[in-house]
Parts: sequence; C-alpha cells; structure tokens
Amino acid sequence: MVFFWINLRNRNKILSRLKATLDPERYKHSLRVAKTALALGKKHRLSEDKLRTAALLHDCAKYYSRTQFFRAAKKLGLKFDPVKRLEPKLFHAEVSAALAKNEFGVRNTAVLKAIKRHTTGAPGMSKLEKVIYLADHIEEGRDFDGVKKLRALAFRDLDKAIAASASKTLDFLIKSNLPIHPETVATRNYYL
Ligand code: DGI
Ligand code: FE
Ligand code: FE
Repeated sequence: MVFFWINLRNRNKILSRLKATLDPERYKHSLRVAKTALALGKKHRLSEDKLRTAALLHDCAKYYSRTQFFRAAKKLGLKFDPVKRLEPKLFHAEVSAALAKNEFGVRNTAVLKAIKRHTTGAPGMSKLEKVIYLADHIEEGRDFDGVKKLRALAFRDLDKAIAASASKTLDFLIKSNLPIHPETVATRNYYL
C-alpha cells in the first residue's frame, strides 16, 4: 500500500510538471504513448510503473530549440555526428533521458535507456525499449499510410513491427529529403 502511494505521488508530480513544460499537443501525445505502451506491455508482463514513466517522459525535452539542443548535448558530453549536427532535434531522445534523470528524479537505468533510444531505436533493444519505441509510432493520434496494419502487427510481433516501423521512418526521410541517421538503418536491418 505504501509503495502504491509513493508511485501515485510520483506519477502526479510527473504529470503536473510535464503539463507545465510541454505544449498541450505534446502533452496529450505523451499520455497516448503511455496508454499504448501499457496495452502493448501487458502481453509481455512488463512493469506498469516503468512503462508509464518511460512513456510519459520520452519527449520531455522536445520543446528545446536548435541552440538549446547543441548546448545541452555539449554540456552532457553526448556524441556529435554529421547527421545530429544537421538535425539537432535528434538529440531530443538523449536530452529527454537526461532531464528525466536530473529534473524528474528517475533513477531506473532501464527506463532511462528506453527514453534514450526511442527515436532511432537500436539493435538488441530490451522489451521495454521495444514497447516504448513502438508505442511512440502507433499511438492513437498517429495518422499515416499503413498505421492500422502497423498497430495490429505490434500486438502480434514486436520485432516485425519494429522493422516495419523503421522502414516507414526511412520512407518518410527519403521523401522529405532528410539525412538518415545510421542508427535508424541499423535498427531496421537488425529487426528485419
Ligand atoms: O518525438 P516524436 O515526434 O514523438 O517521435 P520521434 O522521437 O520518433 O521523432 C520523430 C522525428 O524524428 C521525425 O521527424 C523523424 C525524425 N527522425 C527519426 N529518425 C531520423 C529522423 N530524422 C532524421 N533526420 N534522421 C533519422 O534517421
Ligand atoms: Fe520523440
Ligand atoms: Fe514521441
């Protein structure tokens, strides 16, 4: 009972702080990612608390500007590469993990890693990481060609859904003439 109370208090603290920092659409997206992650995670017997914390905080630094991402990445000692130099938005996953730790007090390394890897994915992800990666892409507010099929696939087979999801991202990047991060390719190849 005491543990439940502590979790509930933490959850409310996370929610009010998140609501105060993110714009309303991003806040709602985070709630929908949590809902989807809990549904996906049920089948895989993942901890609800870890799923909820990772999902709610996965985009907590999304509001940073280009300059803020560069500054934060330098301060945190994150690795720069040519694609991240062109697209500093890609730092939002790592910076969100740092904020989750330093501003929201999250100590669980599995949760922090799920936040860190949610945009590009990575080869050899844990179940928690896979569920957060997929929940972000298939939450109810997402609307792209094939999203319904991808949702159904995610509930059947996490690995196949990750390969399909990474392929969708690559399609989008090519069509939008955006540079592709090597980790996005590595994720697709690994799960294919
Ligand atoms: O933060 P969200 O919008 O909820 O979702 P996300 O963390 O998956 O980020 C999506 C954005 O990241 C989308 O605009 C595509 C971009 N992205 C993902 N992989 C790559 C990428 N952008 C570039 N330039 N290169 C990538 O490999
Ligand atoms: Fe994100
Ligand atoms: Fe997101």
